[in-house]
Amino acid sequence: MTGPWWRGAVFYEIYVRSFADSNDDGIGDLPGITPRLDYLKRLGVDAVWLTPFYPSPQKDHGYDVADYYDVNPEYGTLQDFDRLTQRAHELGLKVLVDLVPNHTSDQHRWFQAAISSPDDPHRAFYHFAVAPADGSPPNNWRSAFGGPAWERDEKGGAWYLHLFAPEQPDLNWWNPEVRTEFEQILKFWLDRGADGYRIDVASALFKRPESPSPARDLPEVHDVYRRWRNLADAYRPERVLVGEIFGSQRQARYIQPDQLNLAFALIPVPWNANRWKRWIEDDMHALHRPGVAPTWDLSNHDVIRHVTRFGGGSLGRRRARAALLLLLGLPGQVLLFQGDELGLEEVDLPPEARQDPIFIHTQGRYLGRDGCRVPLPWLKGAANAGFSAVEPWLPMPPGWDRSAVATEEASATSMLTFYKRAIALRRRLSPWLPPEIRWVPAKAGTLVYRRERLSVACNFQARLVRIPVRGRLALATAPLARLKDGWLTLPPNSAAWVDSAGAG
Ligand code: TEU
Ligand code: CA
Repeated sequence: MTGPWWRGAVFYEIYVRSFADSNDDGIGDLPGITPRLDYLKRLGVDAVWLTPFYPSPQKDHGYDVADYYDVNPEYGTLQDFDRLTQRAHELGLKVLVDLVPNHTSDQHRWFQAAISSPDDPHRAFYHFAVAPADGSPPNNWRSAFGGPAWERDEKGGAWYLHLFAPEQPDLNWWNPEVRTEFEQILKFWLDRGADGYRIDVASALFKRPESPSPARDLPEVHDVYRRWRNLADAYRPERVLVGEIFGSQRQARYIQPDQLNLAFALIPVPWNANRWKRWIEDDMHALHRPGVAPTWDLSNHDVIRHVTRFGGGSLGRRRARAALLLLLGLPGQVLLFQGDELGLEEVDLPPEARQDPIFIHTQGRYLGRDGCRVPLPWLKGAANAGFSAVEPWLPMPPGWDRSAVATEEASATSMLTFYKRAIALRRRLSPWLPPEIRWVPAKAGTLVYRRERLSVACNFQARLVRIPVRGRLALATAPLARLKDGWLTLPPNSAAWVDSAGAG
């Protein structure tokens, strides 16, 4: 296979706080991850993305960075990062770190200096504005987490901009010093062996507080990524830059030879054949250029887990298996979120356990994202499902250990075993699969596409369907799927891969 390592790769998002706890304080950490990289290797992924592990007051669980050059003591040390990366590389896994350039923590030394005096030069690192006489904020922009996007700095009497929590002041990217600082940060983790970055809120770095809304995609942001591309290109092996950018049309403007390689950003699609077809077509169309392809995902740390979105319980899990086959058959990358492979569901946490700033800043009107962030169950019957000896930072619901990793690994019919099989088969087939798909006309409520020898069929409906297709049943999500005399029988909410190699 030619091309860079990330082309067609399967990425796995590790939500560091909830993956594995090495020292029994109830909080996941880097030394917890390292010995479990073998598990991810067995799963078959190519790369892991680590959510922010930097020193942080955790007002947005690490997306409020207080120091870009260190590891949060809760999560370990720089040496622990080195050990993790080294072990990953021994196993042939790549490691992406999360870069948060849109904002810092209010505890970052730049912001602390900025609020120490109106004359401090670091004031120009942020967006400060003078308050109008009537005491209202400088403009009507809203924070993504609820409430106005401006907070009054008590000492200086001025307001500062925060598109997220008040503890996450937005950086002023018009200031060239900010750009210089981030180029240093970028080099720091690449020098330490990181294989690339996932760039948080990648399209919104530049804003004009005088405009009516916080516009994204200002031309200057592309110049930043051109510089970063140049920097990253100086490294071998090849490093990847992934932007969090919503919408395939917009992604296409960043995924350019002189800018970013990939984009991750998830817009949940409901269980409906037409909606899925439109999603796949839109993404394929927007990103269809030589060497460029979408990254497909179903869940991440910001959305309701897809088993739950798809109806929950055994129905949700059946659909999740089918969705996986649909996505793994497509050209491009696939991104998994930790626990997808166990079929984990969204957890309905009690209000007193919730910690997401969205929950806090909307006074509970929005539940927020804690429900998908409950720590992973590793061992059935163990205290706290083997994650930690003490109760984890988010409590586990009763029965959470039912889908523990050890149990799932031991079962031939588990979700995990199915994930492994599907990922392994995709790897075996991929040298034969062209970068495009062809839709095969199919009955309403079903989708069928072909990639040369591979046919992928999915039945979204609640009744069994029969689909004409030639070949050998290579993998099916439902035990009752059959292929006989050129007819594929697909039970409700199921999908199959048919391999027509040698079938003419
Ligand atoms: O999310 C950025 C983002 O665009 C938000 O709108 C996100 O979708 C949020 O969940 C709104 O409901 C990134 C991170 O993925 C997220 O975890 C952070 O909280 C956010 O940036 C701020 O750093
Ligand atoms: Ca810990």
